[in-house]
Amino acid sequence: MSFSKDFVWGAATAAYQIEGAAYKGNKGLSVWDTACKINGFVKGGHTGDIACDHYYKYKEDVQLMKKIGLNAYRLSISWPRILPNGTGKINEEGLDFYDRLIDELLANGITPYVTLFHWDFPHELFLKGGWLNPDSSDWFAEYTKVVAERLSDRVSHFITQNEPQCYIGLGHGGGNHAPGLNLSNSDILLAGHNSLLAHGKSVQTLRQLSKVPCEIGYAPVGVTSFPNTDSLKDIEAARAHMFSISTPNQWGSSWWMDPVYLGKYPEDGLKVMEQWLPKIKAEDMKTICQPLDFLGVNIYQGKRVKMDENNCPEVVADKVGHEQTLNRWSLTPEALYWGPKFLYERYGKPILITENGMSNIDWVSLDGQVKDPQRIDFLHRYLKEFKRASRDGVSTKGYFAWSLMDNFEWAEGYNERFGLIHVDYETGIRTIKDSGHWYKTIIDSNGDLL
Ligand code: GCO
Repeated sequence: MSFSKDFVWGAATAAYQIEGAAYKGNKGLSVWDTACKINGFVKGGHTGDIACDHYYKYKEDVQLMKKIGLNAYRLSISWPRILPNGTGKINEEGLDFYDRLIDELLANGITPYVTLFHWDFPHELFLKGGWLNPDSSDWFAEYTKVVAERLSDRVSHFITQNEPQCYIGLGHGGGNHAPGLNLSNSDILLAGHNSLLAHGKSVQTLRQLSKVPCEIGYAPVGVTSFPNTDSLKDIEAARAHMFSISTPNQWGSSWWMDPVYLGKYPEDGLKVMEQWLPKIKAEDMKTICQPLDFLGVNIYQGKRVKMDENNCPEVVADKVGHEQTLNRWSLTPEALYWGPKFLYERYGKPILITENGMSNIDWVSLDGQVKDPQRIDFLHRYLKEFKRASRDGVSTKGYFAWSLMDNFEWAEGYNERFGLIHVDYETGIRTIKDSGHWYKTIIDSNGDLL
């Protein structure tokens, strides 16, 4: 068996990374708008002010999606574009943009998967304490309500939040993502708990207000471990390593997924974080753990793990000169077999790969083509593994390549190109890369050609 007939073949983007029009259409500011203005925050002083100019070029972009043969597109909504202050006054112009975009997608046979929050938190709410404010989950529910009331007659697939590990961990702890904070462990955990509550309330809101039955998921980073060999010992080691939390950091998959899918924080994590934990009420866990339809997960790479002589999981060092992408992420296609497999075992939900792809140096050749054989090979290897997971009984719902087009790669600016479509940022000209054409052949065969 390969992928099911209704397998979702898509590509993903995020509002701040592609839309541009940062100061147009009565949009409010997000923490990324303000962070980009801080000297040295983003490489090269790049900003998302114009980005791919998708706000104005969305029709052309939908035609390119159609050319690639996508049957789904994962986009995110800019919260401050539709609620410039984060709550209260609604910006109709912002909602109109998403209306037009959704209509254009549907008219072209492409199913929108809407992510409510992909990091562009409203600046005005940040000034009120952001995710540390006890009202933040209600703010997010209010925003969800506005989206549901306007779009849920046509949008039936939602993802609440993207990668809390990054906007909480890197944004509040590492300082290199907006809002650029370096808070104490207690504050980071509080912000994280509030954002989990926001997820739960957002799901409740969608279930209440959705005009057509909708499917809802969540898209954390899938920090993945895979076994060094197929021995039972190594498999056990990789599974334990993937879900265990032994040091206080914000990356653990289980820290973010267990509350959402199992209604509790992982025991080992609670022990490690004990001295910094916020007050967690029993009702909180009920709010956070709402029934979901799929497990969305962003997987780019994994760690190779073996069982050592003392029966403890041990990370195997990379071989010298190991294969890497431009941003130094390891080529580890096994992550797309074992990640989904371990996640499916633990949470029992259909797996939707919400992001996977690679950064490269791509340019338009003399003959006008963009030749990116490494990306084709990367996608081929990873998709083959995902298909193998499907064959071995993992419920695989779909796959979104990151990204539809080259875009603003956060603190790295425009220096990393992840797209299936090349973007010339000076002229705005788009060119489908060889990988985009290749992806079409795979989609057309529903993965049989892999
Ligand atoms: C993330 C985000 C994307 C990135 C992509 C490449 O995972 O960081 O979801 O917005 O652009 O992952 O880093």
